[in-house]
This record gives sequence, structure tokens and C-alpha cells, in this order.
Amino acid sequence: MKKREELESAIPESGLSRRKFLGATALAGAVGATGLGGAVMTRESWAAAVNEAKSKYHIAPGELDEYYGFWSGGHQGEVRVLGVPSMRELMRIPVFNVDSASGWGITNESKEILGGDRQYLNGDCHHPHVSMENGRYDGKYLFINDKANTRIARIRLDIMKTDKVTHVPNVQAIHGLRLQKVPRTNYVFCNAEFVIPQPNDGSEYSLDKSYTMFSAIDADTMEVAWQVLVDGNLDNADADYTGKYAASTCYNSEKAVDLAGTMRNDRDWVVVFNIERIEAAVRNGDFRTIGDSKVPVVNGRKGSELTRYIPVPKNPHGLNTSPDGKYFIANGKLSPTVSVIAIEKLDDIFADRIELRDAIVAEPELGLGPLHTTFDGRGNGYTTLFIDSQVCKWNIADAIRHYNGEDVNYIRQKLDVHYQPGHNHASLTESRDADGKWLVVLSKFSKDRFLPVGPLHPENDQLIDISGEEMKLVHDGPTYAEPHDCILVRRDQIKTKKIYDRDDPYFASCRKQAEQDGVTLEADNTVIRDGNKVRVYMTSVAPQFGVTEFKVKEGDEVTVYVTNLDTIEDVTHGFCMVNHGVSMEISPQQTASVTFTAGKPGVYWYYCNWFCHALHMEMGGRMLVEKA
Ligand code: K7E
Ligand code: CUA
Ligand code: CA
Repeated sequence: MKKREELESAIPESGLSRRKFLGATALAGAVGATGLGGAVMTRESWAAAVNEAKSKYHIAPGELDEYYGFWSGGHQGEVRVLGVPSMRELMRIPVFNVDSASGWGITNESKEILGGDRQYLNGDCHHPHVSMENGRYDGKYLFINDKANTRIARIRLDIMKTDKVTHVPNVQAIHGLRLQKVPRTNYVFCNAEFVIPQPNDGSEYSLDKSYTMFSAIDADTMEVAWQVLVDGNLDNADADYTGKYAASTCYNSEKAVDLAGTMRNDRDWVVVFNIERIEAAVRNGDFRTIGDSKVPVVNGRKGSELTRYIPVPKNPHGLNTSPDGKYFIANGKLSPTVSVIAIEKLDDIFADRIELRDAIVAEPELGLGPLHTTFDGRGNGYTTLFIDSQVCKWNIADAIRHYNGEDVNYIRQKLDVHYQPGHNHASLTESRDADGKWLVVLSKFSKDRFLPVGPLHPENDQLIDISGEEMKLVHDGPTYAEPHDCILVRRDQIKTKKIYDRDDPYFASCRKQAEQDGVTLEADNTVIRDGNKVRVYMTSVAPQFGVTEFKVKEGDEVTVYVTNLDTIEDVTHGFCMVNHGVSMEISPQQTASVTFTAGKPGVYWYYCNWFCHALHMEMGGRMLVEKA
């Protein structure tokens, strides 16, 4: 793609103002392909080309997008839901952060899910992935890692709320995360990035004796099923379409802590995990446990029958399975190449019938800093080039022919992106249904692309039309820190609830407590005193709480349960107790609860903080706190 100045000078003096032109530069990629480079561009043909490009991604008011996009919120700790191709933000799902609007990290329900880790206020999400059935998205769950505090979380996609959080033991910093695709998502595979002593109890500190592990989490129970001790470190992972193999990149085979040390070896490796053999080892008791953890840990270090280490250059990063199930692609990062590993050769590798490097069937040179590859389902890969600030479209079959000595050009196109892309992700690309329509490129720097907002810049998530022969950049999307990765799912693959079911497990513990107190959540407005514990049960119907006044004593542990009896879609209430740090969402037919300590004697108002009615401002009540 041409630079802005070249494009500008290519525009004839036909009346298109500079200002209008600059406004259209996001479409330059789209228009460039239709003849901007030539001298024949007139104002009319320019405008027609702009309009054609716009009509493909512009979703008119009231119209719905074709795809759900789930965006990681990076070190902001949440997951965001976008509509694609409009790139409109639809919802935010708090996960490892605290959210004042929904009460995530404040309500009892969220604290119960956050479990022993609720003392952490931060998270670092990278890799959102949607559960699968036979290699296709089933739309049930989305899983996401937390690198900062070594956790993974599961989000129920029917209500778009986090419903499980698991701390992974024996390791530090869960980074790569992928799901088993076939026969279904039984396992969530995740990589811990940093090597630590085993056990990490202060009896050992040397890097030499430090290791990390590949972990498999049972996707249904969210318990850790097993872990595999490996050599080197672990970065990104993916699984195959047979259910037999998963693979991970290692960039720190040197086990160095300094930068130069991690770059010492010309080749690091991809470690391939043999799932069947690992399961058999666990079944046969061929494992150990570490420290207090009961999780079976099997030995997958070099020489083990459970793994194979395929050397690849150099500090590889992304690991991506092609949607035809044929290849694992390891992205070279410090090498301008990606390594194409033929999955059909892995049986031979594990049977020691061929050499490790024989599994590599191509190593195309794409450009500087290849990080991640995605696919269009038509045999092409799209690899981000971090240093070149480009996406490279290349043909896998041609890269293989080239590797075998044929004189073919496997590179189809290089497109400038703005700037320094990390992940990119094509529609449905992690499933058999990869449809090659849209490509989202998550650029790490936006520099001059948006109005300045101070020293901290947004990132730039760019939308590229890949439905034709050429990639066309059609949209710039500023995002807050830091969506490493996203996933695009067809809208019919996700089925959401409009209102809660009254027996939803999300608030089962409210129901349990109410039963013990002889209270019917849906009907009763009552206050139960139990020593210094006070439980206030109230209903809400727009625009009123069922309880408008209750008395407690200073220092009481007060729990408020609100059951929203409204059955109308979109009528969500809130409960905010002034000067108590208490705020939560109660959506239609939901029960939510929050516990706090009653403050100094006096009057405290509570109010509904989700706009629900013309008389929403009037929806409130008073807590009267008496001297203890
Ligand atoms: Cu490349 Cu965490 Cu997938 Cu960032 S990771 S870009
Ligand atoms: Cu109820 Cu606002
Ligand atoms: Ca290295």
C-alpha cells in the first residue's frame, strides 16, 4: 500500500478537498486496488470506490452485525464483545478486573467465582477462545487466560458472564491458551511462560533447575486434569483437528533471564504433546505431585515418550493450526520465516520413523518479525509482521512447493497496517468453517491515526476485507489496553438469553441462603437478623424496590439480596448503597447479592443506578444505622 503523501499527490485536482481526502484514508487500501495508483482517478470514481468499500462494512442504524467478535482486554483484565464488521463495542465482560457497573468483584456471586484469588484486582488477558464440537464453535463458553496471576476463566456465552475462575498450580504466568477442537472441547490447554523451581518453596533458586508446564484443564469442571513438565519455556499453543496432538512454541530454550541469553540459540523449538500417551501415563499412575497440589504432573522433558521437540528458528511466537487440519504454523519472530509443520507426519515422529525436522514441509520467508498467522480457508495464510508493520498474505501450497525446490512465488500481497501488529484473526479461522471474509489486525501502536489523547495512546484494531483477491483495509478502531487477540464467531453460533431463568445457577447460593431463612426470593421483602449479621431480602419492579427502609446497627455485616421481578427485556436495575462502596447490576429475573459493613450511625440512601424507567431517579430507599 502507498503512503499517505503518495496517495495525496496521486489525486488529481478534481475537487476532492484535502480534508475530505484525509477523512477517507482509512479506505485508501480499498481504493488503492481500484486504480488510485493510475492517473485516471477522478472525483467521481474515487467517491464511488469509497462508497463501495463503505457499504461492505457500514452497518446502518438498527441493523445487526454478521459476527460476534470477542476481544481480550489485555492488562485491563476484561473481555469485550464487538460486532463485526461494524466494529461497534456491544458489551464488556468483566473477568479479572473490578467493574463498578455490574458489581463484578463486589457482589457475593462474583467473589464466589473469583474464589481464593479475589484479592487480586488486576489481570492480563491474552487469548479468548470459544468452545468447540467437532472442530466447530458450539457457542457455549469462552475461555481466557490471566498471565498476571496465573489463572484461566470461563465465560458463559448465554448470559455473557464469567462463571468459573481457576488458579493453575505449580506454574507462573499462563500465557498461551487453546482449546481441544475434536471430538469436543474436553480440555483447555494452557502454557505457563516462566520457568520456576519445582517445588517453588524457597529451597531452590537456580534457573537450571527451573521448569514450566503445559496444563490441561477439564473444560466442564474447570479443574486442572494434568500437567506436563517440559524443557525450555512455553509461549503460544494450539491443538489439532484429530484430538491427538497439541503444540507449543518455546522461545527461551536457553532458560536465560537476560535478553541476550534468550537469543543465544539460532533455533528454539516447537514442543508437540501426545494427548493419548499423556492420558495413559496419568491413568497408569506414571506421575508425581508437587507440594500441596494434587494435580498429576507427568514428565515431558526431552527423551520422554509424551513429547517431541521440533527445532525451529528463532524465538518463535504464535502457533496456529490451519483450518484444513493439516499444519501447525510456528511464527519466527526473530527469524523472517514461519515453520510449517505437517500434522500428518507427527505419528512418524512419535514412532521415531523420521527425523524431527522432517515434519517441517515449508519455511517461507515472509518479512521481519512474524508473530501470528491466520487463515482464509482457501489455502492462504495471513501473517503479521511486527517490525515491517505489515500483514503478509501467502499461499501455503506454494510455500511447500518452493521448499521442495520449485521456482514459485508464494507471497500474494503485503499490506501496510498501522502500526506494528501483534495478532491477526480472520473470521471463523480457528474452526473448520473458516470463511475468509474479514481479517482483524490488532496493531500495537496508533501514533497519528486518531485525535491525540495525551502520552498514552490507544491501540488500533484494523478491519481488512479479505473476501477478494486483495486485502483491503476498511476501518480503524481505537482500543484501550491491550487486546492481544480476538476471535470472530458467526452470529448464529451464539445463543443468548434475553432474561435470566429463575433457576439459573449463577445465583444458586442466594436461593440456598433464602431457603435456610424461609424466604421466597420472588415474593418476600423482609429483614432477617442473625447475630450481627443482617440479611435484607427485597424485590424490585420498575421503578421501586420492595424495601424502602431498613434498620441495622453500626458494624453489622449486612447482605442485601435484590430480586428483579421485571420480565421485560432490557429492564435492568441497579443497587447502590451510598458511601459504602456497594454497587451491582440486577438484570430481569436475576437475583444479586452484596455484603458490606454498616458504617457510622446515621441515614444512608440507596438507589437504582441502572436507568430503568421514567421514574428511575425516584427508585431508592434508606438504610438507618443505629448505634451498636
Ligand atoms: Cu502475540 Cu500474548 Cu498471543 Cu500478545 S501474544 S501479540
Ligand atoms: Cu430501577 Cu433504575
Ligand atoms: Ca531463544
